[in-house]
Amino acid sequence: MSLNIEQIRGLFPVLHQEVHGKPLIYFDNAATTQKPKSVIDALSNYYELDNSNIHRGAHVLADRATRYYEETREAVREFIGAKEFAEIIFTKGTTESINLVAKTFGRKFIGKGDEIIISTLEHHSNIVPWQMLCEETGAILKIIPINDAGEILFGEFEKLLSPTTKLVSVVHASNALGTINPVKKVIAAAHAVGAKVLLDGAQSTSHLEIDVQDLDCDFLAFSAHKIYGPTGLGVLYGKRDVLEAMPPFLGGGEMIKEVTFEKTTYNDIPFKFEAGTPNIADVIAFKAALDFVNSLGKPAIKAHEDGLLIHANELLSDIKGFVPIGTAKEKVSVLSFNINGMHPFDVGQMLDAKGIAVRTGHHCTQPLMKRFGIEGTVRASFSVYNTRSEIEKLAEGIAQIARFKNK
Ligand code: 7TS
Repeated sequence: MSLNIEQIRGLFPVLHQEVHGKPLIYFDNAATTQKPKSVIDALSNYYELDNSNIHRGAHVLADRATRYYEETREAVREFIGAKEFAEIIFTKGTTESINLVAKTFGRKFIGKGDEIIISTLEHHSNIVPWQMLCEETGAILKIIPINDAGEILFGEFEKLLSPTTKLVSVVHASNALGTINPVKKVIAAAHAVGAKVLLDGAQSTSHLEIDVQDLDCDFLAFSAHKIYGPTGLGVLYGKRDVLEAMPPFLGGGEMIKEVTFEKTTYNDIPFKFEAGTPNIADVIAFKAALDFVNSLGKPAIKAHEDGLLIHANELLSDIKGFVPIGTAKEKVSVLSFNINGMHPFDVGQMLDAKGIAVRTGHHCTQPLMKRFGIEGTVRASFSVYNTRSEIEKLAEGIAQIARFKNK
């Protein structure tokens, strides 16, 4: 079923504005997606009608806020196909979700000489927490290499696996190149040596259908703000037995059953990992974002975005001086490129002057940029509300910039 993109655009107030006197073309969706009116309304409705602290009040507002908060947890469970709502933990974002695993699972189960495997494609938030853990424990970080298209070398990954591998933590879809990793194969191979697997789903959850039970990952980390939801909110999915075996992350209210000065007993999952007053408003509004995605269906979203990427590649491939970075066979709708002889930042500024918002730089993937021998790229990342005519304007803009430099 093809989507009515004009109707979808009507749901996103922010898209209908001019920048530098030109209609805004928003192609920075891998950084954060825009929010539909339903999400914005859910936020203000919460503060206007329901604002209250959850899980503890003895009054109507507290009951209502608690119910809405837990309804989002159930919606997230369904969204990723988890078995139970107890396996869904709310965090600040993908970054915090990964750090939570490093600081709890990592500290308890990964020791000196143990190995953690990540890939060359990782975002800094799936590199640095493991480096910190390795520094603390004496564990060793191993890196899966990639080919020139930006795909992991699966055979090399298999060679890295051994009984000392305790964790494989890989990105599902790369934010810098768009590569979709063969995660089901990665998970099966890691499990065969007894390692647990964390998937960084920051870029995959908005585009690809996710079923954590079918994938069989032990953890999945993602951010609400990349799926049309609010900022400051993320999710950590973990399998029940793994979460139960992990010590708590932060200590405080909510995460306890009983506190005495001698000893504290911890709450059951997921509350064991949600210390303090959580981000109630954003959790509640996130349900509206999930409803939006579900109303369209991810296959239809992906089909539209794939069409945009194909169209962009067709229009751009003949442009002299246009150098695509990341040409994997399986990709989400991320177009990373450079223009010969130009700094990515300058290209970004020139596109901005045409009303086109892209991201430039290393995209928090400096080791990946180093692998390609570059400092950074220009990245245009597409979403469900982008149109073919916007892609044509991008291509025209790039052609003009490249002509100017590559005569
Ligand atoms: N992992 C990946 C693959 C990401 O793309 C990002 C954010 C993160 C982790 C961290 O997510 P956060 O919500 O905790 O910040 N990526 C980007 C980006 O590509 N441009 O801006 C943020």
